[in-house]
Amino acid sequence: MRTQVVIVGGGPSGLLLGQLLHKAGIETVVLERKSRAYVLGRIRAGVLERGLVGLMREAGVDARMTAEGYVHDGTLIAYDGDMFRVDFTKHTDATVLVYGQTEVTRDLYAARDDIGAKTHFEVENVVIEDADSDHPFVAFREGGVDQRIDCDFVAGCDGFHGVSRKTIPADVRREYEKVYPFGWLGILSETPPVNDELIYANSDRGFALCSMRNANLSRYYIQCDASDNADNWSDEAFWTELRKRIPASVADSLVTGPSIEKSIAPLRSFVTEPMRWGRLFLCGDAAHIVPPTGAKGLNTAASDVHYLYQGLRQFYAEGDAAGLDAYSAQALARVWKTERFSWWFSNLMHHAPGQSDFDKKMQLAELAFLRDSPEAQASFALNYVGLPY
Ligand code: FAS
Ligand code: PHB
Repeated sequence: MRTQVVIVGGGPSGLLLGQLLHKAGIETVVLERKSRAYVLGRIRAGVLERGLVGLMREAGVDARMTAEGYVHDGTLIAYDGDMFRVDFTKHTDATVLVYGQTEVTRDLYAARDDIGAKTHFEVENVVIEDADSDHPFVAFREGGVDQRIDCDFVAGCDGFHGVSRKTIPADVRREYEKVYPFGWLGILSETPPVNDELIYANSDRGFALCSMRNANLSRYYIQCDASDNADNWSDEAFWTELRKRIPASVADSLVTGPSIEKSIAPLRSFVTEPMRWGRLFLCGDAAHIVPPTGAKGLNTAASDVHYLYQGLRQFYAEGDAAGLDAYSAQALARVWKTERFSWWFSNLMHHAPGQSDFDKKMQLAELAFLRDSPEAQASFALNYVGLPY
């Protein structure tokens, strides 16, 4: 087999890149380790930055997102029993869209079906070969049969546990990591959201987040021990703890119900440099991870896709490799800024085990500054709606 770009990984990064490249007349093949149903069964991000919304529109995959997504022009931050609001449109010309990553992925798969582009599901033993030559290829196993695809370029969109990052030699890679001493226990419930905007809460019992997917599908998180297990938490125990972490006025109107999904996500900051090696380009979680506090994971994957798409489009249309040569530095410049915001907001909103009283006072002072300072809120708003590409 031969194609122009092999995309390893059929998550949002790989699918969005594939759709944009198709619009530019560039052929792709996607290799996905899991089944489509498994990929669509994952519950992850919920907030789309303006940049990702724009890319979905550019890819022609925005109809359902526009019809069903919720435009949010602010968010609430709760601490010390009270709440304040950061108004995005007061400080920026942008909003965010609440529309689940699962739906983004579903829309992208449907669009890929419509263009008849090839996706191989449940592939095994993917190996990226000769990435540092002009003739890379990808070997894999499908249905027990060994296969090979020759290509011009490989896009490594296979997430944190994929093979792409490790294809870059260890003596070439530089990795930066911070593992947080806590996780997020999240549940999905078919209940009306407690509020029409997100509420990020720093309580003396730990972090909580009230989010949603639609008018009858709510997403809630509470900070938990990094070693905790979702099976340790009954629904009742979750709801009781959540109520203790949000302001009483909100807790009183909380509608609870059975969880239809319950899981714990570890919190980690991670970046690998460079994001390119020869004709292999890393995109999304394959190259970087952020704690979900700032809703930046999926959105930073999107900015990578934008830069790589522009570089590949320029190469095939004009024979100019300048965009590809600039990719790693350009993507990393924005990645590090989103890493910083996610790290800052995570440290502001969570209580680490053994946190000193002084550190707690520093959090309260920072929250009071954010509450009282228009300039601090402008900085928050700009980061939250998404830094420019
Ligand atoms: P993905 O991991 O989504 O996709 C990679 C794909 O590659 C997967 O389908 C995988 O099966 C496939 N793959 C892996 N190895 C392969 C191989 N060897 N061969 C072929 N395919 C392979 N972000 C937010 O903004 N907000 C959140 O609330 C949030 N919650 C999260 C919760 C969890 C538990 C996790 C793990 C992540 C969360 N994220 C969140 C981040 C998440 O949304 C990612 O940023 C987003 O999925 C990135 O998309 P991709 O880069 O496509 O990686
Ligand atoms: C979500 O709705 O899953 C969500 C929203 C905002 C975040 C993290 C997760 O910061």
